[in-house]
Amino acid sequence: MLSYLVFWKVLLTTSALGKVINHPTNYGLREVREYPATGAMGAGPFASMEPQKSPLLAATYYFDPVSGRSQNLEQLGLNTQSIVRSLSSKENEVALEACVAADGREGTCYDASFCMELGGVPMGQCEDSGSSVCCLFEVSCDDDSYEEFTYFKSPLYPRAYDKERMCKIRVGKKKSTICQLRLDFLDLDIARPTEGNCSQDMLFISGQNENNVVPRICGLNTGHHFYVDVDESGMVSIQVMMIGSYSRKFNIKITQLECKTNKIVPEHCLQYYTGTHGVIKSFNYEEGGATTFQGYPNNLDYTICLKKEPGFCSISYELASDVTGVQPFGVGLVSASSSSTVTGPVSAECPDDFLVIGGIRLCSGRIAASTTSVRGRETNTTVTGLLTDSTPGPFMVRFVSNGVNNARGFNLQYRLNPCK
Ligand SMILES: *[C@@H]1O[C@H](CO)[C@@H](O)[C@H](O)[C@H]1NC(C)=O
Ligand SMILES: *[C@@H]1O[C@H](CO)[C@@H](O)[C@H](O)[C@H]1NC(C)=O
Ligand SMILES: [Ca+2]
Repeated sequence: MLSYLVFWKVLLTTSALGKVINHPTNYGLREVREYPATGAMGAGPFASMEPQKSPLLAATYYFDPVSGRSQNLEQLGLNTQSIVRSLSSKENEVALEACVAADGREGTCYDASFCMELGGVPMGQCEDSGSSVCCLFEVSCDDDSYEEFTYFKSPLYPRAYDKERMCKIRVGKKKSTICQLRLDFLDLDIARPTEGNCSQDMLFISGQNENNVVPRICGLNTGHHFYVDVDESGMVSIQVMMIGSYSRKFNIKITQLECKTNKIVPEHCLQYYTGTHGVIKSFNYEEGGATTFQGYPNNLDYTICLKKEPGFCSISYELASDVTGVQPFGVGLVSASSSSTVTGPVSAECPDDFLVIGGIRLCSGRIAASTTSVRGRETNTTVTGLLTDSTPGPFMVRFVSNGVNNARGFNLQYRLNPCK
């Protein structure tokens, strides 16, 4: 035991002289970050596309639904090369690097032994250093993490897990100056809602800021993300309830974001998109074919925010074309009628579920009588609907669902318009 302690003392001392060790309790360090110019944390499908400096040039970019759909949005962020940060304390100049492992996952450069001591997995050498490795942190049920990047995986991942279990992890701030967590659902395939109720599986977050409401979701949500405000919170719990038998699996990347850096997004935006165009979708939208989908969960109320990129003053939304041939808009109770089509999205009172864009409530119109059995989930629309929001304020889309009558959801392309 003694020799073990001596070993660590020597190791820590040596490391302090050479490569840096950033211990979780290493508070009070000033961190200077450099970011990839393209904004790798941007959530949109075009996050890798630089915001255009010339509004006229940018106006020539239009959304291509085919290539847009074929990209895994959130994973684009993983393809950036190592994000180099330098970190200095008052006493000694030290450097700590985030790194990208060969498989695209993000980690932190640590001394190999220290990486293992922290429960990490060494994944290759860090570029410019002999002794440090790219240390990845993977956790599963009942684990805690204090790392900048954490991957939370279901038991047996990537194989499916079909047993009942409450799977919970706790995330502690790596530094006292962490303000937000970003959760990237690299893979989130849990049991679907039943009539909108997440009565089998459910993902939920607790312990964040008291006034930060994060909805509870279920179903297939691969590619989605959440921002969680934690500046006033202690440890945050991320839980996946797994009830009954289902071939479920998940892999959630959790990134801790430091206050006053350009990775922080406006508070209370559950989702945040950057770039001049992209796609926003409701939860559990992608699932299944035209008639098998179960739609978005009940009891949601959240806000999607979109960055007003420099040189752009308004935003237009239109329906994305849909791979299944069913048009992509089903929001709220749509009463059966003899018509074979719905007229949505329509601006209406929307007594049930609705989207708010530019102060206007939108929901679906009518649906064919023959589809009453699917309760409005299959909604062929006749209007593609283009809506432009030219607010001088921030671009926001609020989505609200109540406890009954869910529908397929929304799938909208957005495009920023240059200032005139
Ligand atoms: C879903 O929840 C609502 C509200 O609690 C309830 O009225 C409804 O019966 C539930 N549906 C199913 C299929 O469980
Ligand atoms: C919607 O369109 C699809 C494909 O064109 C068609 O198979 C389906 O019957 C339509 N549904 C309704 C409710 O009209
Ligand atoms: Ca509803």
